[in-house]
Amino acid sequence: MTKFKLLKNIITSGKMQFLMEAHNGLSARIAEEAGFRGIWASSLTISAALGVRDNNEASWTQVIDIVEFMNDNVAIPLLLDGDTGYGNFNSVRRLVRKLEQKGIAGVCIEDKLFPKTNSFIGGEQQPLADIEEFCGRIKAGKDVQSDGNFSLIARTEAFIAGWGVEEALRRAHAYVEAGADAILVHSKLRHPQDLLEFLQKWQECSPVIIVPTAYYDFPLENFADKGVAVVVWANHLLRSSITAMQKTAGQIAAEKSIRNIEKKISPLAEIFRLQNMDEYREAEFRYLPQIQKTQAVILAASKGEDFGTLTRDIPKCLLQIEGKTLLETQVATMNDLGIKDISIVVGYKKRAINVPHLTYIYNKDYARGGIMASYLQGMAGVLGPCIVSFGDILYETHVLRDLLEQEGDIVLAVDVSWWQGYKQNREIDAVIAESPPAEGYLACRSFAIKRIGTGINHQDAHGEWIGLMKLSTRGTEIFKKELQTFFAEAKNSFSQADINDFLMRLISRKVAIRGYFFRGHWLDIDGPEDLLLPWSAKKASKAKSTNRKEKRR
Ligand code: SPV
Ligand code: MG
Repeated sequence: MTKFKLLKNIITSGKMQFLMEAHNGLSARIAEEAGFRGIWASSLTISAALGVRDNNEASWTQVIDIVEFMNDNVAIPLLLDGDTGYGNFNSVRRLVRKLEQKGIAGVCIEDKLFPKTNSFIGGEQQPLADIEEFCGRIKAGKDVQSDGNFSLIARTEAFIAGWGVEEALRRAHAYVEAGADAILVHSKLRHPQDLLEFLQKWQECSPVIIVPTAYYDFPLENFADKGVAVVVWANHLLRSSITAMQKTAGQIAAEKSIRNIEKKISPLAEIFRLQNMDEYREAEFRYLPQIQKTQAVILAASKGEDFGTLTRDIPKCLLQIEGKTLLETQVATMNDLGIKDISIVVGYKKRAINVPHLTYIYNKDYARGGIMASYLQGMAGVLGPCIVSFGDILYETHVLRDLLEQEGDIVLAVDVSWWQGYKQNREIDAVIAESPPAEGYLACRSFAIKRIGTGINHQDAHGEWIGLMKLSTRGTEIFKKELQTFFAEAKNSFSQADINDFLMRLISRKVAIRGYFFRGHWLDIDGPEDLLLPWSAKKASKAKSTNRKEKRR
């Protein structure tokens, strides 16, 4: 349905409808999100937002520029408060044509003379237009409209200018006769006696629009059965933003700090949401060359139960080895290889993590949900090729570089020397390849994976998945789609599932998962001894790992 028709439907619905004021693209979007079906593009608030007076100080083409931004930003129709039509019959013709070209659904013109002043300022001193001349403006506008549903509303300022009901009725009848689609009757009384009398005598001749700015506490039910088609909330978004901005500016000026204001105002993310940045990112992905745009997701929501007091105040990813946290080292490794777009799924003690330039994703169910919830949330914003890594592993840069170079949509980094390590008896994510990777020199490094899991007999395993995975663009798509299906199907058991279960599910659905088989040069931080062993001669003596891989999140 066109916006012209949508506005026409609002005016002629037979039930009282509401238009919310907006003065720019942002406020229009906010009005739409609040559920309003149409917008009043107010001359007062558009002028005020531009820093000028409601005296036609902004030219009509400047106003059109603003309403175009507003209209582009919403799916609901706009009714432009077009003042006097900005001149005579000819100005109205230009205006209506221009509005139709821009897709603005309707215009309201008032029976005053250009340049006008706001109705709440010296209304009585403002001369009304000659009725016949104003009817000429209406006719001219109706004659040039090309879409039958474009609405031209005639507004009488009879009450504002100090005239009585008879004058208002005389004018309203003439305007309807001239072709107006509805009549807006403005009143500035605290108790709208004038308007009530008008409505009684008007007898629903054509739809009536009212603007209850002055009689704000007068119960609207009194209008519903008297033919009021539309109520215009004419300036309330601007007024509320003025209150908020004055308060914020005052507080920041007084405190010379933004510390106390931060939590009281919209976060930047809310601005980006209102700007539809998600759509932009998707479009960017569709239309921009994607070379070198590998993203990364680090799963770091877990506490690290085996670390005792070491992880009392920090999550596991902030444990340090050689003076650097695991997270810092991972991020530096990724950055070294040109991966800058890194998201981190956080949970336990999330506030302790303060690494710059990361996108933080909060898995609020980290304590209940298993690692799959972290995959689901962490991958949600990923569109192209990516690396997904556990937050508690370290690996040399060449491991990641080589993994990135492997062919395949889903490729896991698999260590073939796991059994040589001091932890050979612990639980591992064991991998069985379709064909066993070569002993000794690893000439060919990429093999199809047949099975993966912690339950595999160590003697049968060809290697250990280290928790690092590479996905191509297609791999990301497949992975995310199946993840969502799994989430929908598994419901409560989703949180209990392990990533190995999910990888096996993919394999059972004939999704090819490959392994990049390499030898050593990585570390899985399972218990306190891992923080010491490879880096110092000291043996960890006190707290020992349970030798059981903790359920990662
Ligand atoms: C406007 O919102 O600009 C109006 C209504 O025209 S009023 O300000 O009450 O005149
Ligand atoms: Mg106005």
